[in-house]
Amino acid sequence: MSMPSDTDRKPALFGSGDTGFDVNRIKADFPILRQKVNGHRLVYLDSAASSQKPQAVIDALDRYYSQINANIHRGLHTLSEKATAAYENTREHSARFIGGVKPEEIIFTNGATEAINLVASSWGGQNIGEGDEIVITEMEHHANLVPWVILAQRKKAVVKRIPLTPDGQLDLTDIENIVTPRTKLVAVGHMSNVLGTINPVQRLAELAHKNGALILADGAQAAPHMPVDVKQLGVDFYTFSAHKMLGPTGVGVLWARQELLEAMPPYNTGGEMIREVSFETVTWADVPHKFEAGTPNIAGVVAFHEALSYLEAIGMDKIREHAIALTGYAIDSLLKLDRLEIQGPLDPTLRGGAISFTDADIHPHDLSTFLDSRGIAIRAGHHCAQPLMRALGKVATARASLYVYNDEADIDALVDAIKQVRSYFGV
Ligand code: 7TS
Repeated sequence: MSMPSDTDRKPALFGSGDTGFDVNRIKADFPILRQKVNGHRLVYLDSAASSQKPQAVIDALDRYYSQINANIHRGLHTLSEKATAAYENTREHSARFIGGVKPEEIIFTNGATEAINLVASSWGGQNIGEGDEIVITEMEHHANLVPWVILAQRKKAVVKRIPLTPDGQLDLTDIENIVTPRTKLVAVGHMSNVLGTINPVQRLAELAHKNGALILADGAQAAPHMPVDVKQLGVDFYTFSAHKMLGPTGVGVLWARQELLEAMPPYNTGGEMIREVSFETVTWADVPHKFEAGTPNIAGVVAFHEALSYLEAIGMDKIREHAIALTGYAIDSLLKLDRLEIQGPLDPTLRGGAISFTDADIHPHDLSTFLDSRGIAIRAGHHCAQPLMRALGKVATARASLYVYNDEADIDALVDAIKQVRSYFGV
């Protein structure tokens, strides 16, 4: 069987002459959205946790396993060469996607969490010492918090934090006393998974560099939703996860400047990451292979290429415009309900579409369970950001998070269901 051509694979979105953002046609590309959940049309509002996958990505996984499957960088046979080419193609694509960096600077991991752990363990292990300071923010996801706390404990270093303004932005009033010449690293979320806030990464990068520090931006929430150019941001490390941007689970990306990667020791060791091995010594392969020990998630990486193509076909600028419009609509609609509080900035141009809210009378878990009975998937809890929850004075929030396949009808369904749950609880 021959491989389908690129044209054969084009999702419905690419219909003839289509240049706009047509949510209905996008929805049609996501088979999971056709199902009913608990007897209702599925309204998926949990994309900040994991996005759904278009048919093109599902087909790519199928095609990989039915036509290419083999290990990469090893076998001198046709399938292995095809698998290697497809895997490396996604590396090149990922490099283009974040602003045209060198493919060798793209390291595949199993997710954003592992990418950040890689930096903490490898770069941090080598460069953080007693009394050094690591600056993070009060709104970090645990993935960009726990690795730094553990590293600081191990190295007797200090974790400092940038506090928040009442509307959930970074409070930079005292920033000159937080990022100082003692700072070795600033690690900041590009977009918060709870507040939606887009952080001033470029400004923090300038400040970090002025003080001789490096900066890591956790792009797990930003990369799916807005154009990202790591060189323009001026960061040293950038991390993200494929599964939050229409791609398969088990694939993450770490980008870092080549000279940094070359100076860093390996993270995992074993097959594929070596140049020469004896019982006495081991020398490492060049980057990126030095950081990719063992057999990676080949199928996932290969299919991630289709996810990136899908996003690019819509256009990251258009995706951001859609997010601003729909987030604005959602915030306005939710705020029409009294006794409902939204966390984070209310201006949609300052934020993404992860909208956390609390109802004065109903616990977020009850709200979420009720919504689920109406086919509406949201997340409730601390969203892996316990220090942030403490700063907000909340135990938990409900969170509706939006993506390319959501529209105003989804928001209306959410608001109607919240009204229903209020009448159900008699509040
Ligand atoms: N950083 C941020 C800002 C995130 O939102 C998440 C996951 C991660 C890192 C970790 O990504 P992973 O792919 O390695 O797990 N955020 C969420 C969430 O908000 N709900 O579920 C996972």
